[in-house]
Amino acid sequence: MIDDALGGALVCLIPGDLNCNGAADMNDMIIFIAVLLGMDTKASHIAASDFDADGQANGDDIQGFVDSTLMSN
Ligand SMILES: [Ca+2]
Ligand SMILES: [Ca+2]
Repeated sequence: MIDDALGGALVCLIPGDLNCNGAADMNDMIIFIAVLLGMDTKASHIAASDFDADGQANGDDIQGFVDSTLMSN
C-alpha cells in the first residue's frame, strides 16, 4: 500500500515503466533512449532509468531496462 510516507512522490511499481502508466512498453523505451541521449532531463525519468542504481542513466542501464521490459510483458 502506498501512503504519504514518501512525501507524495510518484512511485512506479513496475520496473521499466518510466512514464508510470502501468506498463513497460515502447513508449517507455522511447523515454529511456531520450534519457540516455541527454534529450530528456526530467528527474523522475532519469531516476527510473537508473537500473543499476549508480546515480546515472547511461549505457550500463540498458541491460536492466531490457530485462525489466521483457519480464513485465
Ligand atoms: Ca509505461
Ligand atoms: Ca545507472
